[in-house]
Amino acid sequence: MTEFFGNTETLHEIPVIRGFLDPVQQQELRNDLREVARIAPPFSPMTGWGKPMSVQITAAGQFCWYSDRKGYRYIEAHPQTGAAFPAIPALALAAWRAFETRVDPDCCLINHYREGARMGLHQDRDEADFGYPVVSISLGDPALFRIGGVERKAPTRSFWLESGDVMALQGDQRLAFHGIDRIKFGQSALLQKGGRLNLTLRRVAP
Ligand code: MD3
Ligand code: FE
Repeated sequence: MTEFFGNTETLHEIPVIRGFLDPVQQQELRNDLREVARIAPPFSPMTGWGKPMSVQITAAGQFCWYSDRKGYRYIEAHPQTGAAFPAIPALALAAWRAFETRVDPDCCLINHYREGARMGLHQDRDEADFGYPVVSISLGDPALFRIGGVERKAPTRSFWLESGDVMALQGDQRLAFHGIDRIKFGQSALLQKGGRLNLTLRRVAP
């Protein structure tokens, strides 16, 4: 049994810790992420249709998700610099450890949503072991999150994720279709140019 602290809510069976990061911690994590972005500049992966995604991504940890005309996969070196990705920030590791203590994550994928950016419904299934959760941390502007079932046609449910919220996807939900429909741009002052950062902590290797 996981012990939660903070305001834990179970929204549609999904554990969400509202305000897991307080405002000062959100600033600390944001500062760490600026350093990550300096070492590993964000880029826009290609969709399956040959159009760049509206979200920019980068990563901390051993692995980063990547997509080009050859398909999608996890990579261990930055596509432009060839350098390894920087270490996962301490507060991100703390969020993972609130849900999973057997092993630490080897990937902290960082998604940056500018005004109008969205993420279509998809599954995350490029990791070796679906027995580990995916833990998400939201920073900056609120996002309307949508989650359905393991089949694309299953009905979906939606709720808002706000800055400081942490959510875990595990068990039956680990292979559920999910996405981000929209961002309430300009609501939060955390990020200089507005928008939203989402961190997903993952275990990519077995
Ligand atoms: C449900 N990111 O990076 S995080 C992704 O807010 C991704 O940027 C979204 O989907 C974002 O792949 C949603 C929440 C999330 C992450 C992983 C999941 C939900 C999930 C894996 C399985 C089911
Ligand atoms: Fe996903």
